Amino acid sequence: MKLTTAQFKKDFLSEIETLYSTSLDDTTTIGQFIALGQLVRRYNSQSWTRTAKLYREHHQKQVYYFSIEFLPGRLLASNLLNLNLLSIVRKGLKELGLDFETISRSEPDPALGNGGLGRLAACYMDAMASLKIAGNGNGIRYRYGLFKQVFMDGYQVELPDDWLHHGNVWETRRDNKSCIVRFGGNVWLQPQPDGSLQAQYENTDDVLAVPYDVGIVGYHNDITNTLRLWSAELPPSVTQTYYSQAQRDRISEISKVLYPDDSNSAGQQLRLRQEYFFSSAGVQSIVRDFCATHHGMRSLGKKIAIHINDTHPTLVIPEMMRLLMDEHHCSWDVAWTLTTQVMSYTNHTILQEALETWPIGMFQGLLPRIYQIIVEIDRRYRAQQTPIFGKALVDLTAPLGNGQVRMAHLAVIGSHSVNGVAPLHTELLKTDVLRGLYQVYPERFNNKTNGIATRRWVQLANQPLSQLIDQTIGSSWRRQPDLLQTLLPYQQDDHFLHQLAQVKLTNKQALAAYVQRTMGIKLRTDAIYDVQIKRLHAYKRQLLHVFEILREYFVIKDHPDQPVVPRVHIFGAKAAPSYHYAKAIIKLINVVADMVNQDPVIGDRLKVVFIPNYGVSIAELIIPAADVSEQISTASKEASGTSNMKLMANGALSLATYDGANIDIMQAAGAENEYPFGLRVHEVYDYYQRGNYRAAAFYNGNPELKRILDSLINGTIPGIPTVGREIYDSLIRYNDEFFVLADYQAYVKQQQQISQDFQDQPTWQQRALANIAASGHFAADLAVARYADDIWQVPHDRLN
Ligand code: GL2
Repeated sequence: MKLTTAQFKKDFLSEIETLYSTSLDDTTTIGQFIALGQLVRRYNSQSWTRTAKLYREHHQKQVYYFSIEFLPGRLLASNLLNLNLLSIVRKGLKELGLDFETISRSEPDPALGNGGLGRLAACYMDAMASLKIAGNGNGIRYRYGLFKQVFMDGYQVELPDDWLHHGNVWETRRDNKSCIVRFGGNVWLQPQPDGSLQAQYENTDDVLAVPYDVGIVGYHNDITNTLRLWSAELPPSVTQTYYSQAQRDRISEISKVLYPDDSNSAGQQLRLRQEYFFSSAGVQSIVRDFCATHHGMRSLGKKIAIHINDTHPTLVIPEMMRLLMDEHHCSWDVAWTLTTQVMSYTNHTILQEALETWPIGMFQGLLPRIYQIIVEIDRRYRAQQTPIFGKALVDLTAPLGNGQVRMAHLAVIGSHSVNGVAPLHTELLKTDVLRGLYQVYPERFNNKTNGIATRRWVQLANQPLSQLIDQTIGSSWRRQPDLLQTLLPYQQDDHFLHQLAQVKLTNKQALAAYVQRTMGIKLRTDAIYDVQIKRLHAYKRQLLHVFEILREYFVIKDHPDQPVVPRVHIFGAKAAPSYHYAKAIIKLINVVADMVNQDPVIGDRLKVVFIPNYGVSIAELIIPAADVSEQISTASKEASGTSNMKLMANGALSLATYDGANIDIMQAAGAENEYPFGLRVHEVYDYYQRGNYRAAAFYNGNPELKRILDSLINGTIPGIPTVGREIYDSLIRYNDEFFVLADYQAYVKQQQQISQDFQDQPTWQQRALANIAASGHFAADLAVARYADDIWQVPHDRLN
């Protein structure tokens, strides 16, 4: 939109006046943020209304992206960037004596997700709007997001994340779009005079689902899509007399807090309630909107696509069946054809413990009608497939089995497309996790490698780099990230490489200032910034990284006068509150950090910082400053990873196993520009099959490794008698489930190579540039365009 600085200042002061009846100098930073947010919304309100109208008038096919998590990050700067107002607002505020960055930092960062899965959903929302896809998000408006992490005595402590304390300027409550979601009670099918059956309910627990809509602004295209987050409330007609406090609590509990674990299926009734709650509310509102503009249901499959992001929203399948049959009087066959036309499913993990199943007893009690429908899906699946594939395979793959509702199976059977998130992951789905279903439906399986929003992760997070790129190849890459590859010839341009090094230095200074201010640790900016930022999980092997730190520590202690290349090891990670082992590793990292950071012999040559409360905003600070991106999961365990893509786009070199999208990064940027190492998937699977892995052999065969492990239990690392023993035992006594010891030697070798290579800065910068130039491959816009073409079959803007 067109706006002058003078007009902006006038509007902003008037917004302050309207909101607070006072002058600017009498407002707080958060107050200024809220006023600015309101103003931005007002500037964009016509676009939001126009977009809905545009889609309606063009009868555009709508995509509904269902996800139990969305991690959008702060929206002020990103909305301004996409509206092309960032520089005007920055300038206007400066003229009013205010600093945009300070105001922006006061915005709460909505932590409505655990990690990669939720962040991916947010990147895809941004990409859909930017590609002019009629994309709608559907999720839960958690009253409390993922816990705030603090460290006390090195241990993780979880505090509530009261992100709505000052309200949320970006949301609009839409009471007129509310709907009722039913739980429990009894249900039966009542024959009707016309011979049909009508579902009848009694004694149900009804919950009012109220949507809060957030506008998702497209990049410079006057499009604003909607992210709809549902909140659970008491149904309106009910008075206090009818609902006990316990019933009220049971209702408000549904949207109260995000489950803080993404590597285990919760198996709790509350989680199932959450899943059905937003699935049902979402599908009801879709069908209602559809009916308002269409006669009958026939064109449903052509006009809407529903995407199931991991298994949590799988109940959209039986819920759609329920609505089509019970409320719109479709036959089973018609309803099933429409449902499978509409649905598609992405799997995000092969971890057995993360695959969702629900005990039938619990499920049936909570969702009786949905259960009936699943029983019928199961019956028909068995009847249809047994003659072709035999009973054994069908038993293995049916939606119901072993007394459980198997959500992944239901998702595959009820969708027309199933995708993994990196080529290796998709291959493992076909050959291992969903092998049986792949036999039944080979044509449904496809790969869609993940992507990231370059706008947030480069344009916003790394403005110095973005400016350098603009100066070098012009600014079209901002719309077409694949143009980044035209940077490659600058590998031969010394001046450019020098500027690239300066950009990195600027970003390191910003991070170092934050660390100094918040943690009191002083960091050198000429050190290697070696970064591992992700959830804390045994398979991600933060432990391997700790072993490298201990190795570097012993080298300096043994040879204090030998020169070393200085390093800063940076961690950001939350552990699920109930994940005891992950919390032990957090304690270990913090204790090792203290030991190293306080040792005068070590000085500033080696530092370890574990930045608390890792989330989107802290990632935006760390990623641009990274030299080394640690992507060291056990091969096969990380479905894709996305921090690997964000770090490469900011010029970090990957120190990476052959896992997930690491493999694709190596291919895109050239393996010579990364540091690959470790077991391959087939070697890991060989160990499983043969059962011949012996961790102790690696321990006994490598004195350096033995010294490191012994330091966990012999008092060398102070203050961890229990934690140290536990970790030691997990490796030696319980045979190292994630092959940390098997990969140690190869990992260390690459770390030593990194220290050597980093000293040749021009060559290092050439390799950083190779990563930046190749990062366009992993732009969310491209990934979403592939979903649009292959799965949703919706039109989108061209990318070139
Ligand atoms: C994850 C995978 O673990 C991760 O490898 C992948 O990049 C993302 C997005 O596809 O999905 N699955 C999951 O449950 N979380 C992930 O990060 N939280």
